[in-house]
Amino acid sequence: MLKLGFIGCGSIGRDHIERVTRTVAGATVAGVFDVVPEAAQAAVDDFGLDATIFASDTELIDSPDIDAIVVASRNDAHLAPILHAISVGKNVLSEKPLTTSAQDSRAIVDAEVAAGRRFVQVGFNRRYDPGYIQLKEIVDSGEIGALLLSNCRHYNVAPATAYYQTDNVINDTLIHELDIMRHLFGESYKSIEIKIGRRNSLNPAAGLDEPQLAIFEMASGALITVEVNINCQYGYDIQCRLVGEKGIVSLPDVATPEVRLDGQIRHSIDKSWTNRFIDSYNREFQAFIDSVTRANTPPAPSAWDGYAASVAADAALASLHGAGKVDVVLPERPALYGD
Ligand code: ISE
Repeated sequence: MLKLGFIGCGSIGRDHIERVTRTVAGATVAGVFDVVPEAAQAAVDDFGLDATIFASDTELIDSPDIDAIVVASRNDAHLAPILHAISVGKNVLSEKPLTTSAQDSRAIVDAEVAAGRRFVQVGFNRRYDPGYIQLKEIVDSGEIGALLLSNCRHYNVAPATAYYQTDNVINDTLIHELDIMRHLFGESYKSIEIKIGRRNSLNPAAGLDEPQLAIFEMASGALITVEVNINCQYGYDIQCRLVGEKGIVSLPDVATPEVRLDGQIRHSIDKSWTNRFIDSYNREFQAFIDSVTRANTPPAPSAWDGYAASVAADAALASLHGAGKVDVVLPERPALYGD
């Protein structure tokens, strides 16, 4: 049994603690830490954990009773525990984004390169979603030809956290497309532009500038648009349509029963992002546990993927703050991350 230590026991951290305890195989939650001690205590009580509640994240990481670390704290608190875990040789599954800046994400890449091996898997869960996996297989088979265009929809019913602000639209939400589109297209970004649309009057957060329209230009010249709409009200709606030279492939919707009633045909759409992607989260955790147990190293997406997304996110943030179309310059990939 792989003994996991959790840093961050609120929202998604709590969900992950539950999945390790009840759903996936091969690991146990052996330690928890949260800056809000009540959150750690609640996780222990609610899931009946036989886990130590640590007084700090460093004590948890250093403990001989902890084999590997899950970082599920706030986005801006990932860097220090990840660097510490690498320094003591422990593998890490970190929630996305890897960090909130390219500079910080680079520090993690550099630490792995200096140590001579990979320690970090980034929680870009869409890489484990069956729908996105099928898109990737179809694209890679070449049957629709080279990709020319794509349009994506990333709609949330409402912001995920109380502290969600305009920059989170990039770092918290669009970051998923910044990773998965680079993965699906198999190439780097050339430029990114963000436009802010008309504000939804139902938006509860006064200062939140959204919806946003993102335009990614790929190195090949292919173009991608992503609508990011954080207060859509009706459901968690994720769409992705890829246009190739010969055909189109679209992300399947999650199948739900068709109801014919009262002069209507309808399907439900989940409002919760954690439910929509529950399979992918389970697979992501199982992959981490299996790979670390067997090979003492985690699977993709790597710290390099996290860094590449951060480089693109920095460009998107600059554009959001008025820089117009911003070039994305990704430095050469170190040999450690070669395929
Ligand atoms: C949240 O953190 C996620 O990861 C969801 O997938 C995303 O849709 C949401 O906007 C984020 O806040």
